[in-house]
Amino acid sequence: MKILFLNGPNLNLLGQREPEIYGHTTLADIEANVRERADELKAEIDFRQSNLEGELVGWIQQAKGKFDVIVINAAAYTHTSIALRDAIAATGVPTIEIHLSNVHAREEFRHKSLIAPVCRGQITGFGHKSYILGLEAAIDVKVSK
Ligand code: CA2
Repeated sequence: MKILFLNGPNLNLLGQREPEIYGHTTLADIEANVRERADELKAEIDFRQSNLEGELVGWIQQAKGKFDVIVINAAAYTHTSIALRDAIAATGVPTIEIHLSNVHAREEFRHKSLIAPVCRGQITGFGHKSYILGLEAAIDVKVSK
């Protein structure tokens, strides 16, 4: 069972700015937590971050045949990127959308996710625990496939 975690723009700043919204946990801390839980669940993970839309598109395309599930926090590209949506639809790898904050309780422009219709589901608003919930959902998606 191989799961690809993808993180979009500015998530490399986690823990350094806007702690009132995103908390004090860094992306490296989140990765360590996910790895620990993945070990318990006997899952293998790859954890990546990019500020570049095209790099994320490339990783999604390359996931086919290599990963069972993608878990993605597309960050701001969630709300803007037809390219990410098309890549998720094209790759055919089941994909789970996650967010740290509850995007539906924030500004209106965050309420719309362009990737949600091509994802299996959305986990939003549980802080860094959204990543653990995403991991558990990914395993569930694979088991019940
Ligand atoms: O809540 C989430 O996980 C988001 O995907 C985070 C994105 C935001 O654009 C989405 O609407 C919701 C922002 C990620 C940027 O993270 C920062 C972290 C520290 C300082 C500044 C930005």
